[in-house]
This record gives sequence, structure tokens and C-alpha cells, in this order.
Amino acid sequence: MSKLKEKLASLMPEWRARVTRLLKEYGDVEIDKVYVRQFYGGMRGLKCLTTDISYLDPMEGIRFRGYTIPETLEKLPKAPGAEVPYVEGHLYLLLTGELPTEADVQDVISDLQKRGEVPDYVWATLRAMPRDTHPMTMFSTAVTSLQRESEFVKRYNAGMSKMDYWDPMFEDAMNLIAKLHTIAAYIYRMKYKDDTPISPDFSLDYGKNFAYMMGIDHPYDELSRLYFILHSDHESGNVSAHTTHLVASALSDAYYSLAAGLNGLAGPLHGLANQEVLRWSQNLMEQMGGKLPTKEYLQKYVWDTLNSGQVIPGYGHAVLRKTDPRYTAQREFALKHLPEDELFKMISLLYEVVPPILQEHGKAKNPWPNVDAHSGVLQWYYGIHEYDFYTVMFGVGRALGVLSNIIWDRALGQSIERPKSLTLEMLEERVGIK
Ligand code: CMX
Repeated sequence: MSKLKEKLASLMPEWRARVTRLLKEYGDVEIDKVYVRQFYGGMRGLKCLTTDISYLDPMEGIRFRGYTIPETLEKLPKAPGAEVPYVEGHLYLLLTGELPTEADVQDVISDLQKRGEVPDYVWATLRAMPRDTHPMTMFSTAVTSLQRESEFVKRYNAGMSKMDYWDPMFEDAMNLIAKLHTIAAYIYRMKYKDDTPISPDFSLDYGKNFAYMMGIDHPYDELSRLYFILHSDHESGNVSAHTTHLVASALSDAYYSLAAGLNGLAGPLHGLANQEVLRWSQNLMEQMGGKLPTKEYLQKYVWDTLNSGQVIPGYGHAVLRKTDPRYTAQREFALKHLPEDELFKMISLLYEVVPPILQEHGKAKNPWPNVDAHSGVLQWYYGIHEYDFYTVMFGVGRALGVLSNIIWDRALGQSIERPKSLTLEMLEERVGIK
């Protein structure tokens, strides 16, 4: 058994006892009310999910297991000379709630390296798809195709106690995480780099190996680590996390569950917004002959977008009410590594121009940028000019959080999800409309 799995097994009895007590002694305590607006408003603000992996405060932003983004980046172990922590250490934190030692991180690194080989049929599946298929479709298909490897399915079919569900869920999650960066890089180089995939180097950590397989030099390894950590988790109500949790609640395995979550991530109001930001910003730069627009021109462009009934991509959020600290962390990386880049200057100008316009427009509850407003410009700078690949990298990062969640879902016996629907007529009757 890996050390990480042993650690998880040692944590579970106490967590299970707390959940059992809560449900037994306080199961009927009311926490929140449901309002009519929430029926048609995407259940916004409704408190009916639980996770301990991360918590999103509207003003402060995400905390991973209690740590803010600056704290996470500061406290997790780093490779000698590196500026961004190991992805593997972040996974340890998400799963256990504890900061890993350097030895803990090395254990996770070597465990993932052993699980990293991708079966050839995955490549054959990807190659059977038309080359102009969206890379998110390829990514989610590759994950679904791996479902035949599921340990959970094998153990479930052989007959397994509910108390043990988390164990094969852990195996599936780790086997998947170990392969996702390789699959992503393969899709990239097959689709966009004249079909020249680079085999993984299993002596490297996750972020470094991804940069190596993408064929991009330092400091792209640092950016990869940052990107995967920042995108890992945003509590459990966002579309990708909730979908993964929902599908896993039917005891679908990690492969089915993650693929479903990735399909949700591929929507333009969620993860795909990062490609929209770049497309929208570069359209404007093209109009300007590659030059930075004036502030006045940019203001007009933003208003034109709003007046044509479209959203400003990368701005607004369902929960956040201030600048996303994931945006700030990426901005700090850009200020250090590409302060003079024209596109970065454009993204910075948008940061000045968009919030007051959204405030004046008066619709968006949050006029500030979210994570997607900044990720594209960094990828572009290091040579990834294919916007539609950005969400795939978001998906690699997001897998760390959503898979950690479904391991704990099984450990704590979360039930199959089945909220109750009402008809419009019933709602009208309940509020007194005749
Ligand atoms: N530009 C223009 N209008 C916006 C807006 C934006 N960036 N953000 C919100 N609004 C509008 C909404 O469309 C909504 O309009 P209607 O009343 O006509 O439906 C109104 O303002 C109120 O919306 P809200 O309560 O502030 O925001 P929601 O919780 O409904 O939606 C989000 C949140 C992220 C979908 C929305 O802000 C948006 O569409 N942003 C642009 C897309 C984006 O950046 N998505 C990425 C989010 C992060 C991620 O998941 O990756």
C-alpha cells in the first residue's frame, strides 16, 4: 500500500465518526431555506453540498484545506531552485488536509510515475477521431476509453463492502491522474505539432514532465505546476466538480465521473471561458493591427460586446465578489516573467477598463476578473497559440480536486444524489398564484 493510501486509511475512522454523529444527533437541524428564484436560478447560493477539500469565500477566494493560494504556494515543498511547489505535494494536501514533508512528496511522485503508462488503445482511440475534433472531446473520450481499467468495477462486481469503496476509488483516481498530463500533451502534439508526440520521462515530477512532453523549455515547467495547482479545486458546486460528484454518487467509477465533469468544464460559461478571453482580446488586437488599443477604443469594444448581448469572458463569477486570487497569482507570474509582453499589457488594460463598465452596465454581480481572464495570455507567451487546448490543461488540474472529492465521497458514504423537482404549476400554487 502506498504511504498516501495508508495515511488516508488512518484518517478515515475519525472523519466517519464525526459524520455519523452529525447525522444521528443533528440530522433534522435546518441549515438553509430554498427560495423560488433558486429553482430557475441555477440553485445559486443554495447550501446543500459538502466538501472538506476546499472552501470558496466570496471576498477572499479559494482556500485549499484551509490554506489561501499565497499560503499554499509558500508552504508546499518545492524542487530545489523552483518557484512553484510540486503538483504532487498539492495532491497530498487536497487528499489528507495536511502539508506534506519532502519525503511524502517524493512518495507521491514515485507512486504516480509507476502508474503513468498509457495503454496503446487510448492512442488508437484518439487517432480514430477526425483531427479537427475539439481537444476537450478528445480528452474526455480518452478518459472514458480507459474505463475498462477500473479497479472499482472489478472489486464491485466481485462483491465489496461499502466501507471499502474508497479504496478502489483511490486506485482509479491515482491511475487516472498519473496519465492525464501525458494524454493532454499527446493530444496537443498529435493535433497541432505535426503529429510528433513526446514520450513521458518518468524520472520527472508532474509539472516538469508535462512541460517536457509539450516540448517547451523552462520556465514552462513552473507555469504548468502553477496552472494545475490553481485550477485544481473550487469547492463542489461548480459545474465540473458537481458533475463529477453527481455521476460518482451513482457508484459510477472515476473514469465515467471525471469524463462527465470534463464535458461540463468544456462549456463557455465555465472552463472554456479561457479560450474565449484570448479569442476576444486578440480579435481586438487584430483590429488594431497588432497594437495595444487606446483606453477609449477598448471601452467602446467592451460596450459593443455587452450591447450585442454577449458576456465579457473572464469576468464575473457565481460566488466570488472580488478579483479571483487565481487571477492575481497568474498576474504575479506574468509581472515576473513577461512584463513587457503586448498581450499581457492588453490583459492588464482590460483589468482597468472592464470592472467600471460592468458596474455601470449593472447586471453582473461581480465585475472583477476570474481565473480564465489570465490563463490564456501565459500559455500564448510560451508558444501555445491553439486556444482550444487551454481547457484541456484546466481539466488536468481540475482532476486533482474532483477526484480527491469522490474518494472522500465514498469514504464518508455520501448517498446517490436525487433532489426533488416541482412543476411550475406547483410553484405557482405554493406562492399563492391562482
Ligand atoms: N459580462 C456580461 N454580463 C455578465 C457577466 C459578464 N462577464 N457576468 C454576469 N453577467 C450577467 C449575467 O449574464 C446575468 O445576466 P441575465 O440577468 O441577463 O441572465 C447577470 O449578469 C447576473 O449574473 P450574475 O449573477 O452576476 O452571474 P451568474 O452567477 O449568473 O454567472 C458567470 C456567473 C461566471 C457564468 C458569469 O459571470 C459569466 O457569464 N461570465 C463570463 C464567462 C466566464 O468568464 N466564465 C468563467 C467563470 C469561471 C470558471 O468557471 O471557469
